[in-house]
Amino acid sequence: MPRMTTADVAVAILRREGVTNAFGLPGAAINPFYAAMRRDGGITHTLARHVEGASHMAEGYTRARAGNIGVCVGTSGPAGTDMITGLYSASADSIPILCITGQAPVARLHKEDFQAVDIASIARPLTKMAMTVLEPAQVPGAFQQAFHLMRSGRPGPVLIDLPFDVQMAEIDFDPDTYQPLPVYKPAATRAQIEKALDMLNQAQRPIIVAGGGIINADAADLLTEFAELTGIPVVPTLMGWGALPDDHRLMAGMAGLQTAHRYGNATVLASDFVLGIGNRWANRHTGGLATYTAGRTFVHVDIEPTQIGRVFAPDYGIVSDAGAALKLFVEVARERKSAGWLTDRTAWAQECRHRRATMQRRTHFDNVPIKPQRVYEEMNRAFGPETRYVSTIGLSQIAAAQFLHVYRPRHWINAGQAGPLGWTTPAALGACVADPDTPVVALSGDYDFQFMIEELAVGAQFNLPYIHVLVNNAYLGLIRQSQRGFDMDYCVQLSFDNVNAPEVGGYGVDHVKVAEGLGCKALRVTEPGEIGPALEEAKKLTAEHRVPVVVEVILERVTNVSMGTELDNVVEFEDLAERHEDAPTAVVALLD
Ligand SMILES: Cc1ncc(C[n+]2csc(CCOP(=O)(O)OP(=O)(O)O)c2C)c(N)n1
Ligand SMILES: [Mg+2]
Repeated sequence: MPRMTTADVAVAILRREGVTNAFGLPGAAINPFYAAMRRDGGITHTLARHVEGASHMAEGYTRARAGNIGVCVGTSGPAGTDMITGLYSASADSIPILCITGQAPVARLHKEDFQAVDIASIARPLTKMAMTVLEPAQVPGAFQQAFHLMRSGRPGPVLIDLPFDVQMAEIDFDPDTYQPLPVYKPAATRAQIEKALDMLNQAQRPIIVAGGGIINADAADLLTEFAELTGIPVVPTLMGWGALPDDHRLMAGMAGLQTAHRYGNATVLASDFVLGIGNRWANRHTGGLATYTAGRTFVHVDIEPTQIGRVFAPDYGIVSDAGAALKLFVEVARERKSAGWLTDRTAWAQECRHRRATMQRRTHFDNVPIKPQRVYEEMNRAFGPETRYVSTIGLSQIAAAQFLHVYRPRHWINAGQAGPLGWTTPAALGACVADPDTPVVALSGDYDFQFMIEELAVGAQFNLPYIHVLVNNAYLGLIRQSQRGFDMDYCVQLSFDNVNAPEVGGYGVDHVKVAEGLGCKALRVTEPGEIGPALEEAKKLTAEHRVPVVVEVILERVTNVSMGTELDNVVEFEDLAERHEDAPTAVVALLD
């Protein structure tokens, strides 16, 4: 039996579980693990500039490709606490990442040793397992269990904390006969699917709410097939966006308080039946539950049994992996269709499509300073269906969801629930590592961009080219807008006179100089007509220099973006698009 340090064991298991990449930064307490990675030579390591950045890179890496599990590594003490936001973000959005931390030696854990913190306790509510491994011989089991848990049921993160002496201890271990544990994914029964279809068949105006569980299960094709078989319109959630292409005739728009379309909300309100698959009835999707549920029948399919009934009691709940459920939905629907038992939905689908063609928001403005809507119009023109968007939070993210187009699963990568400022840059870098052949376009407000701006250097060092559209209003825009309710504009301004950069005209930080200083390329535009050419130039620069390219768009300071507290009270600040020229990149042609 080979005898090896547990650090070598850990790396050997990572390899056998399919890990090829890690994001992190070393420190004294995790050096044995780094030494083991070096000996092994099979894990490509990306050196972050901030440990929180490493955790978000791991998340972007997981999300970009089915089957990936992002690994982030840090030392003891502050490295672990820095990654807590990453664990929160990953758990909130059901994304598996493995966080590995170094720790003080076991015998000194209770002595307030240098950088000894009980990271497992801190991480516990945010993970499926958080363990400080105190016995060297438990290391193989801890890693084996970690992968089993991350892949089973509702996916989510795990933290394994390795004391220095545990990493150095030798145990007997045979890597050749190591076997990953079987993955547990509950599956709907035929009787359950038949019952759901019976209920669906009785509805007059049904919709499918398609959640991120469909993306996690890699079941977007099955969703499309099921929608087409039954003719039922689909409302993707923010996490499910891309499961059905935006230009699909059954795409009914997103619903919600912020990241939603006018026609999406109108269609939900007009519906009488909702089949939710792999979704969690997020409050930014439902708004007030009385409005959301009134007059509607609900069937909820989710992989996690305790999610059924968490937000409201559905009329019927099914515990199932989204893919397993959709496979049966397709099978049974096909049988029923050939037997002539499926209700025809043509008229209802047309009604939804009509709403889409008549309820577009306006994007075309020629104003200087630039209105944000115009930026998304130009992005729709410049970036094709192959584009993978990455964004976090803010007016920028909300407007992006209202105006951009997404055509493929895993092509909208967004920190949906946690929304930590600063997530965008590292998540985009992780996505670049996972899938270098897909063009990545990140979108940040100026504050999100400033939060983890140092990570741009990682893109420059490791040649991770992507385009970062930075919409700069020199404001904490979303918070400024929400402060209207308090009748204030307090502590939300990012503007100042930059003594080194009078040319930024009081907008404060000179992002172009900072990005260049970090080894990236950067362009700044102030007029709407310059946006398109700048995006084309950015494509050339990414290809030529293989580094991140920032396109900063100087926006008007104050733009209010459509939002509300209920699906039926979203406040609009602009008129509807009435002519094609008002929304020239709308997917569905406007009915004039
Ligand atoms: C760590 C963290 N702190 C605070 C917030 C609350 N928050 C949400 S959006 C926002 C302002 C974002 O400003 P910016 O990135 O410039 O985007 P804008 O809304 O201006 O487009 C803040 C402070 C948050 N999401 N994350
Ligand atoms: Mg801003």
